[in-house]
Amino acid sequence: MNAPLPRLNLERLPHLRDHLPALPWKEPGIGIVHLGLGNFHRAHQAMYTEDAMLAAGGDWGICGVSLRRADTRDALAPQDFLYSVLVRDTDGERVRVARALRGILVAPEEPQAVLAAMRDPKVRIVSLTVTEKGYCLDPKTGGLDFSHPLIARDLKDPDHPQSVPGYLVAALRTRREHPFTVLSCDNLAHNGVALRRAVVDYARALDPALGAWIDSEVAFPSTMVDRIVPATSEADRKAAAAALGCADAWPVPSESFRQWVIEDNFPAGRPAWEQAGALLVSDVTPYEVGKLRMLNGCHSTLAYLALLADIDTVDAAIANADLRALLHRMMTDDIAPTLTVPATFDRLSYRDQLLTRLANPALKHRCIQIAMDGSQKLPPRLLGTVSDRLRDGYAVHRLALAVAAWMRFLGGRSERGTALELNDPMADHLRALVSQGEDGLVERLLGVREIFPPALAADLRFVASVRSAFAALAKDGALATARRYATR
Ligand code: CS2
Repeated sequence: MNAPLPRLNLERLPHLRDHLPALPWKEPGIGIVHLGLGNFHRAHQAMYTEDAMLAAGGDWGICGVSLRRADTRDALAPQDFLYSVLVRDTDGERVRVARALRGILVAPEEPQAVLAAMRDPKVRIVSLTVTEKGYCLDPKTGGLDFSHPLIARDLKDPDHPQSVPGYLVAALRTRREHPFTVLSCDNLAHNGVALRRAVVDYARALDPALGAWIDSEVAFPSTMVDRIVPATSEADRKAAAAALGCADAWPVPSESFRQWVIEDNFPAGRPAWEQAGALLVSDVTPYEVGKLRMLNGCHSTLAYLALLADIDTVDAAIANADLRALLHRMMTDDIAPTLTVPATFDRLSYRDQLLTRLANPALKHRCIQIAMDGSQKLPPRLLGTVSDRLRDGYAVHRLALAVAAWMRFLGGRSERGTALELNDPMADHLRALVSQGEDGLVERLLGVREIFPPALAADLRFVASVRSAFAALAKDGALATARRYATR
């Protein structure tokens, strides 16, 4: 039997020079608390921050906060919070050891330590990747969802919060002299504006003066984040061990492409992210909307259709000529024309680059991962494009096909009968609607106000398009329907 490999940790770094940039590194103090420590943050913002520190210094070490589970902390604490990023493209793999993450707290176990970290005046940014549902917004009003169980709970006991707005407000109220900047890094349109609304609504309900102070004094810059970062598999752990010669309990696989567009509004300072390739701008809206509609809209479309056709990964899906043709047409004719983009932005090159990224065979990005939380993802990714096209009098049949594929996915079975797991905050409600049978299902689902705005659900062109796509999927299957819709 082989002896067990030593663990990745600070002591091993001198043996890992091939996996580290050549620039000198100084152990940084903590300057950022990040809520929602998932693979995406570890491969995206953490790497930009590390590169910014390598280029320009500064104490911008990251204290990650897991809001639910202890597994990331348990995996990374024994390795001094170091981990590897497995950067994979068609031309091979590069393994880089990441060092910007300097601690992890697990909120349910040590909530007061999380608040203490956020209250530390040396922390100048609290950033977030908590997914759409972590914002606790009411899609019907755009404001905070006061009926959300965590919000209702936190408003009764604000010193012991559990929700994201609850944590932010409990920390901000002690930082009146030196508030931190709140940086949303989730895939939501106008993510900073949405987060400001959630936090200010929550604070106002506790104390109107506190709400007014946050609204006027705390910065909530919006950002567009982009890097395809799948979940970690056993094969990834083996690949990390083979490359490093030591064991990494939680490496992160990722493509090499990365993009970060940030609204430059950081009154308390920020890392020199521009030296790491981020774009600092005064308005991120065109970038965020473009990326959400093109990349994420296509991701969701592809995921639901592919799962119905028993295709598991994004690269396998895009290797299917029918699905690829559908996405190409959808981006070219349906989505790109709705975008308002800077003059320097070439929509068709962006489309081609996306198709190449999706085809990356080394990533094995699972469609079921993208399919989760459809109730939260459909509106920002697809429904805005639908509304814009209807307003301008254009057909929406291909976008309706994406919505219909999600509806069929809710049925829980692929065309060959494979079980499809539904992971969604609205799962119980959606399952109840599906269990009433296929008759009238399209109408029942379009009636879910948390997802479909009333004007859209009442638009007969949209309803007819979804109904006919839903029927076509049932009759001809996902691939044949995709083929037909690609040329229609
Ligand atoms: C994906 C995104 O899981 C999903 O829903 O669409 O995580 C996507 O990979 C990233 O937004 C890419 O930047």
